[in-house]
Amino acid sequence: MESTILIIDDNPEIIRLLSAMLRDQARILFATSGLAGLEIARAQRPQLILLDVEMKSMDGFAVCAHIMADPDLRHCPVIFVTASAASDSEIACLDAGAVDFITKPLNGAVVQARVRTHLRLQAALASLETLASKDGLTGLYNRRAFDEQFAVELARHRRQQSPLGLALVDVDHFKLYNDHYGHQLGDECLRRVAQALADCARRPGELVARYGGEEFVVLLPNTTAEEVQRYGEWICQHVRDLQLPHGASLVAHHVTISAGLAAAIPRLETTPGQMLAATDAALYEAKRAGRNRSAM
Ligand code: GH3
Ligand code: MG
Ligand code: MG
Ligand code: MG
Ligand code: MG
Repeated sequence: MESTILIIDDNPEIIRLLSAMLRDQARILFATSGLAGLEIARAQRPQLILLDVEMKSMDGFAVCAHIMADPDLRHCPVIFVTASAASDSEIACLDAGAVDFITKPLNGAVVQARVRTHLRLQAALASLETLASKDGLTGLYNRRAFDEQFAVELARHRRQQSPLGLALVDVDHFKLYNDHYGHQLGDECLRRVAQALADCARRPGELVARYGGEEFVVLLPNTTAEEVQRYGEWICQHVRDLQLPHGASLVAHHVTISAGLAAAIPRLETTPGQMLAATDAALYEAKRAGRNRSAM
């Protein structure tokens, strides 16, 4: 994938120069003010920002402070472009959160080398982040990423006093599936169920993760108990509709799931563990009642 670099500089001549130096390395976006630059950064999520220090109205340090304060932007590396080569100015740039700085007058080879290095680091970091947060088999988020997001969402729903929904999903008689079809087809079955659950995630902020083995977990922001119950019925139906053959199931001739559901406006003492325990108990109830269903 081609990288995108955002150049923020109030001097169009500098933008023109930098663009010419870098257009073979990346797609170039530009802005001639800090405010416009922040707007483009939020909308386009560049891999690197080249930021002029000396700008009218909002200078580079102020822009950098906004970038560092924005959870969606703070991972984007910033390189300051400055006319001052004084060392206290270099230190100020790095203290502000920049990864590097380039001094004017611009030297093409230096600019290209620095940018190349930071784009490479950024790509390595992005692939590490994916590795750390995604499940290798299904491509869903893994348990670690889920736990992290769950804690954030629980705190947010507590602050806003809005209902948070949770679903714990378990494939029915999956041990029998493996015994009947073999582990490799078992893996393929888990991929198909995972995809079906991902397809059912329609609302912003919904997070589907593989919780472990043949269990999945879904976080449903701003979702009432009634809506969570409808969601539970919907995913069970959706997986049934895949009609994946399961010749050894004791429930049906195809793959089915059971889901344990919970929804709560978090109180001060509500913990992720408590909500998960509630879904676990509900899942047990769904299994006991015959599987291929959800329970709350
Ligand atoms: P229940 O309806 O009560 O959930 O029965 P079950 O057989 O699905 O439950 P059990 O916990 O006894 O078995 C889960 C099985 O899931 C056993 C395990 O080998 C299988 N499993 C866990 N992870 C994987 C995986 O990554 N790939 C495959 N193929 N199988 C897995
Ligand atoms: Mg300037
Ligand atoms: Mg299980
Ligand atoms: Mg089990
Ligand atoms: Mg199971």
